[in-house]
Amino acid sequence: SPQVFDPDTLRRASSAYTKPANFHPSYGTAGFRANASLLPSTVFRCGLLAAARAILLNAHTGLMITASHNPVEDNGVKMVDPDGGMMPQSFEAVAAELANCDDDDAVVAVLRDRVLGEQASCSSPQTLAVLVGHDTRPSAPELLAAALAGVRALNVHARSYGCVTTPQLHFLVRAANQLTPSQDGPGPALPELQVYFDAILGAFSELTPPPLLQQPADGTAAGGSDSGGSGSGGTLYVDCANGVGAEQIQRLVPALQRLGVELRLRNTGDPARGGQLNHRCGADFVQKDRLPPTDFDDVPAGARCCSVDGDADRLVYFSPVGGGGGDAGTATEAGTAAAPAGISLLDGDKVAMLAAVYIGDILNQLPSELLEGIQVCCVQTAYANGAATAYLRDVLRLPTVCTPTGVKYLHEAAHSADLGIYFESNGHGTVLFSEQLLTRLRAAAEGSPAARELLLLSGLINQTVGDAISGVLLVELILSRKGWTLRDWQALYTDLPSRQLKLKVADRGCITTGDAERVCVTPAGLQDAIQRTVEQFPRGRAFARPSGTEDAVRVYAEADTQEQADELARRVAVQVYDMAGGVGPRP
Ligand code: G16
Repeated sequence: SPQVFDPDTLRRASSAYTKPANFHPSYGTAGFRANASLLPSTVFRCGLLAAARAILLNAHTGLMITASHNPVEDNGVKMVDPDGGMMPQSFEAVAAELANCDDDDAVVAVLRDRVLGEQASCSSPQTLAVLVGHDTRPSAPELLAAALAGVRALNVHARSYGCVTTPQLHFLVRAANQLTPSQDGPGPALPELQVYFDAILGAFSELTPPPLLQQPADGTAAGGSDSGGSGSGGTLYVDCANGVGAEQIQRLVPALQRLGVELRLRNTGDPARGGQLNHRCGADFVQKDRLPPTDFDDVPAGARCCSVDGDADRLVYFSPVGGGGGDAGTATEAGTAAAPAGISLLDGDKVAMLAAVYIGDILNQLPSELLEGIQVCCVQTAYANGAATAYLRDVLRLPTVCTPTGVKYLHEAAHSADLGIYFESNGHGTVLFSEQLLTRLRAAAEGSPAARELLLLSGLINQTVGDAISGVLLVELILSRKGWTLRDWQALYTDLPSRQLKLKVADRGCITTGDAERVCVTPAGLQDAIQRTVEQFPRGRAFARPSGTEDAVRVYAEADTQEQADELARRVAVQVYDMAGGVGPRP
């Protein structure tokens, strides 16, 4: 078979994907992300890198083309490792180096000397593949072609799964590596998307009884509103962000009927309705702006609703409230007036607490010897509402870890426990089970319904990355088990009033942070200024950090009242503007 590394083939392939001269891609919070027109060379080189990692690890890897919550004109790449997790951080520097090469010779040299090393002279393994998926962005076909070309330039098999969610692609990579390697056709044997649904829906159906009641013709089994009565059944309105989730979430319809839940999908990307990806819809919009998404005008106040993002790896729940009530806190561009509030939000913190409460219920029913030495922990970021952190500490009494923003950090921290619950406030997260715990649960499952339940939950919950689809099933299952409405769930604790906003500075790289992004290290003096301001606000807390997915600095503040949280955020934004080279109107 041919050699892995043939410089001439590589140079020729690379010459079709020249990097724009003034483009300097950096590996951000979740991979490379930029305006799609800049990205063909980056995605081609990520194809090379994913193939190289497959060769180095002798296992299948993956690559997801998406810019997730960003606007439709952006795109990006998320790299997937053989276990379905994200590419390790230790590889990010060389990824950035490869992406920044100015010419084809440099691409060849970096790949050979810095990435492949001795493996460059091996013969090409015919059994390895890179699994590729993409979201619904119009730039996907061009970037997909670039990714496939990159993979093939190293003689590795490339398999496109088409339009799938990010968590589905992560799941498939892990599943591919669990298959016995074989080669029937032109490439290695790889799983179909159906294995994903078989796994999570299989676990779900074992966790739920078959439907006992005939659904009423109008589908409103327990009424369209979630505000009264039992939490189970009824209608769940899903905001699909006009992204990749719509088609995939549709497949949950029969499963959720088992709980008497009828799904009504909105923002499904239907061209006739004219909605745009992530534009005034999706989990990021709902969580930050605290407004109902577009396409929800007819949804009644009190209804149970949820929102996923463009690649369906985030999930938040909410309920529209009539008459301008709703939650404290909205996110707007710094300096503009707050929009009228209109939802009661259950963000990622609330999803985490719901999962923690329910898992706690199950743990209490397990035989104590099964739990000996088992560590449970909850991972949050600085964005976690102070009330959520207090609830964890004072009510659930769970150990808590705070990491910087980015699933890659939370995932790693959650892995260090046997049962690691991690969710970012923006709705991205999951629950990880250690092999040690799973082994014990398997052994006990037959005699202990609680062990069986927890074991099935581990199959329902995507173990590779946060997943809105598996998240919806989890939340609906728990609400049904507990007989809770959104109001009951919301009542676990009351969020402190908070506000998030973002502003532009000339170079956001001048802001560096420490202590899990809770303090600004540079520019000099900024942290002191923020600290002095925070001290003037009862129960005040605030921080500023550069975004790793957008050209913006994010500011978060919370305080005793909404007015105070707003004012604290504004003042911190002004300090960032003044001390870190603000651009445009002063907040
Ligand atoms: C990505 C990451 C998340 C992170 C978010 C915002 O989400 O996967 O972990 O919270 O970006 O990051 P930043 O504040 O640095 O812009 P997604 O859904 O866009 O992939």
